[in-house]
Amino acid sequence: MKTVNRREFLKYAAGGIATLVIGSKLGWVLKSPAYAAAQVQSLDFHIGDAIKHMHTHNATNDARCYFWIYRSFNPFYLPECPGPIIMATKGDTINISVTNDLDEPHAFYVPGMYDSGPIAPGQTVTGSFTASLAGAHMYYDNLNEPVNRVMGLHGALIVLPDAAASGHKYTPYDSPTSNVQKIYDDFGSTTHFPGLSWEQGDSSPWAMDPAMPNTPPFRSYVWILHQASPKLFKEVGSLPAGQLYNPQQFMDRFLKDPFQPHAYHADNPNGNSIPQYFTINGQSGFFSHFSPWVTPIGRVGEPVVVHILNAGLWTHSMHLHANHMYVTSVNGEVQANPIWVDVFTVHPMDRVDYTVPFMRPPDFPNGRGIGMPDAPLITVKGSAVYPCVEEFDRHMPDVGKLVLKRSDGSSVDCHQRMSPLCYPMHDHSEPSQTSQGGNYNTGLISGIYFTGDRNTPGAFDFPMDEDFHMAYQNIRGRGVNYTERAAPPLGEPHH
Ligand SMILES: [Cu+2]
Repeated sequence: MKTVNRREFLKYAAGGIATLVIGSKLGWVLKSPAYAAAQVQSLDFHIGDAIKHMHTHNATNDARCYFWIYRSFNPFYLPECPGPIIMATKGDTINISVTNDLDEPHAFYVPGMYDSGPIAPGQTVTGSFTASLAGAHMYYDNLNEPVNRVMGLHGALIVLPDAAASGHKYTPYDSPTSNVQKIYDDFGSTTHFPGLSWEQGDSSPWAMDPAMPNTPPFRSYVWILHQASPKLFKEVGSLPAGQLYNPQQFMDRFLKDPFQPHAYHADNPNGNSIPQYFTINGQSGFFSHFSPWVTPIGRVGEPVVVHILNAGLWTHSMHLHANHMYVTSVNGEVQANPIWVDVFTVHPMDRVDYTVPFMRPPDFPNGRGIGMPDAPLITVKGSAVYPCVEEFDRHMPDVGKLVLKRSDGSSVDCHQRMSPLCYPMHDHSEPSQTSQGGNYNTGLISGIYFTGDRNTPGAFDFPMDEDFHMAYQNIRGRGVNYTERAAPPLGEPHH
């Protein structure tokens, strides 16, 4: 039995997850407003429990779920499931202290790097380990596997290499294969991938908002995939002190509890125990789409890496529109043949890296081949088809279209500018895209946004409307000293 007063009540929030940066070599992470990051000398985790308002929670739908969480007491980090993203450089020493505030044994485990062993209720374990392997790793509680991990005790550890291979550009890896090295060497150096290298930023002021730098270096995103069953998690959390839930029974209930006509809910305790919530970094739907660590956003010519970690028990297939991506690493193995695809399957506990070139979306007509910075075709109105200025200058509906009245009686202009270029990302394992058996758009969704094209002569920025500017701030602008900025004036010229 958990004591209620230990529980945190977590409310959904866009961009809740934050980053703890170890060591001193990653100063660029802290300096860049791209990363909601705080520097720490050591990790101080408490293992506790929480009830989280899921994104569909409201007055009539009691969509709350019980979790076990790794909580850092760093004041910058708000409690959340998953735990904080930890970033370090290869070779860094990571000092860690983990206190178990629950009433059965728990652990902190990073495969190949650290194993706390069982931490008894009320105990604190301290230790240190070396960030010895570059790439994306999962940390989790490996006791009573998979129960403790799936209950919420997991997070991501991203280790950057301390140097590029001699004579080459940086990759996210220690010993990249020649083909993966070639992709990263080609970024910014070739006619097929003009623009920036992955390691290269652009600190000149952004034309759309001079308070923000153009582009951070080492553009990295993390997608921790997870599924949550409110009925099963509550049951596990309600066991008498010290009693463990049978792992086989947990998996059976989680994966194949018999169908019930109505989902489990506060008013329907007979619903089944399969997951009702599907999350990326703890968020779904709008909130995963607008999370700073989830949605890649940048210009054509600014390649990024996306680290995907499946902490749950269901299989997902993350499908990106607009660009194919190279699958550059699978479960720590840098790929000899980094296939170029638009969807790839991520099994439970898989770790998959997408390297996204951020090339011109190939659905623009082009004389020579996809993504090439060719002279554009011309529309009947005489504009270039790309960058698509005719679309950018449109508002749907037109500016001045009043359709709503606020409670004070004033009208709302609901125009929406048709830029920047936004494409979806979603899970192709389609049953897992819904929430509570419902809406397709409330599951594992995100996107990819093109805010400009640095390969068009004059380095074109796509005009931002207010809500996209907000998204950009959420994704790019939430450093430690984050302050909200006003939206750009309507009709700001692109150039
Ligand atoms: Cu699709």
